Amino acid sequence: MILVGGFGSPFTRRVAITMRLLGLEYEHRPLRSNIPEQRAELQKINPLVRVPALVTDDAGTLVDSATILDYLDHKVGPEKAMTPLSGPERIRIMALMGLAVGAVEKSIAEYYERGKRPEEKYHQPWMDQLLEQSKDGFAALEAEAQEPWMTGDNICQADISTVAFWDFAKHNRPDDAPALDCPKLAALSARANAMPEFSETCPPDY
Ligand SMILES: N[C@@H](CCC(=O)N[C@@H](CS)C(=O)NCC(=O)O)C(=O)O
Repeated sequence: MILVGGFGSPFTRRVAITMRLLGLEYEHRPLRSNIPEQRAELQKINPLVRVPALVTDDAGTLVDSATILDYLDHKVGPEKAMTPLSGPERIRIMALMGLAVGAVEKSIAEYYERGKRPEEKYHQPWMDQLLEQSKDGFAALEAEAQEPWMTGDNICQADISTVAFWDFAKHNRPDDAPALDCPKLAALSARANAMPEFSETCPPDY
């Protein structure tokens, strides 16, 4: 399989961590949409020109990390799946990931507002709202988090996604933004990043 996208993308990183934890081998192509030559190559793989994409051996090319994670879980089967394929634990994990995805999407939206517009075209109230929504999303996740892992004793997709998203948001949040105050999520990130699957996919400047 070929995983397309750099690990600066938290959606790509969560797929890479999952594949490593599941023992699935992949070739990594860290294409970036903001580098013109790489953009053209990426467009041939994903018409949306975004990452991640997974070129599979048996299901064509999949785009969107949630779709890819579901494919991987079905590939390894119910014993190893990082999100159970059915049952109440699946709903619990999906509920946590709804918050986690929402929180990082708001963080990414603010990051793009800052990175893609000239400063005179910033609309600060909108950027402030995005930062607030992201902070509140992580705070809601913090309130739900158990220890040592998000749902208790075992690592699952809620942990992988939360850590990839938390690390992105912490690293990319402007210094003057309201601080993310989530000690359980910070401890979760430290615990997870002690594992090679997380540390080896962590962008070096984090
Ligand atoms: N819902 C998608 C989001 C993917 C996404 O937003 N990727 C970003 C990088 S983190 C991207 O490639 N952005 C470039 C663009 O949209 O132009 C997923 O889960 O894969």
